[in-house]
Amino acid sequence: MNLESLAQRVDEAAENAKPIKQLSHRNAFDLDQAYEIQRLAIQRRIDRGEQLIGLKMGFTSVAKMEQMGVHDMIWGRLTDSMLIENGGKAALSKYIHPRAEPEICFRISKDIDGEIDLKDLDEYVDGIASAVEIIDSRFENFKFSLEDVVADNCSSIGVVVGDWKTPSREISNLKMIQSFDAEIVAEGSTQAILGDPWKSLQAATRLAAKYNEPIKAGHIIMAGASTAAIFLKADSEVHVSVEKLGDVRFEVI
Ligand code: 0L1
Ligand code: MG
Repeated sequence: MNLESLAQRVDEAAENAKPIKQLSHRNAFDLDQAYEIQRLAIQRRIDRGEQLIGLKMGFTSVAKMEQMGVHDMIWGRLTDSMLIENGGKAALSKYIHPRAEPEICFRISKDIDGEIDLKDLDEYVDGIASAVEIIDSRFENFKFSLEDVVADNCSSIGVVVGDWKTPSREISNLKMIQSFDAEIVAEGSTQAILGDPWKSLQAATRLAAKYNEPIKAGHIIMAGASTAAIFLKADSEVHVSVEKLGDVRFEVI
């Protein structure tokens, strides 16, 4: 099986905003091969001039892991083309079937080249912010196997990050609210992110080390969602508010 050609398929689907059939329908590949397809697909973006800006964690709630029949989180790579400024615009025409989910984001202050203990993570973080992730599976009907979604960079397509706040260890039970045009569409707590978003950051250091992906000073780590992701609506404003961390918003056009 040619992993590069599978990487090309997911990359072109994202680039052209055209859904494709699940890769696993006609190809058997395991989780490590799925991460290699992801790496190759992101390399194609880097070859086009994009820069790696960090990582995202997925399936960070126990409920979601159980639903998918897995016992570990998944992770994907973020590039600068996925960043939307706080208060900026997201054009629906660039996506297939985008959804938004409220998240917490960490900013890394010094290079990480191995797994870091939970208790030592403060040394590596200089900011925490409220955030929204836009996910947009490249697969028809948003349906995929675990290997498919990993190969597809865990559905990443957009991130909006709020104002950076001084890191606190006390973020394990913060209320998170996502609204569309001031109507609440999802509500949760940071508790749903592995019981504490810092644990998600710890898992990011473990998984990045396992797959030889260095985390650099200045990178951002999206810790995962606390609620279900909601389909974006044309001509609306998406607003996420996280207790203590503040607001983040963008306009859907
Ligand atoms: O939490 C996540 O960002 C997981 C994304 C991958 C699964 C999905 O598309 O729902
Ligand atoms: Mg997410």
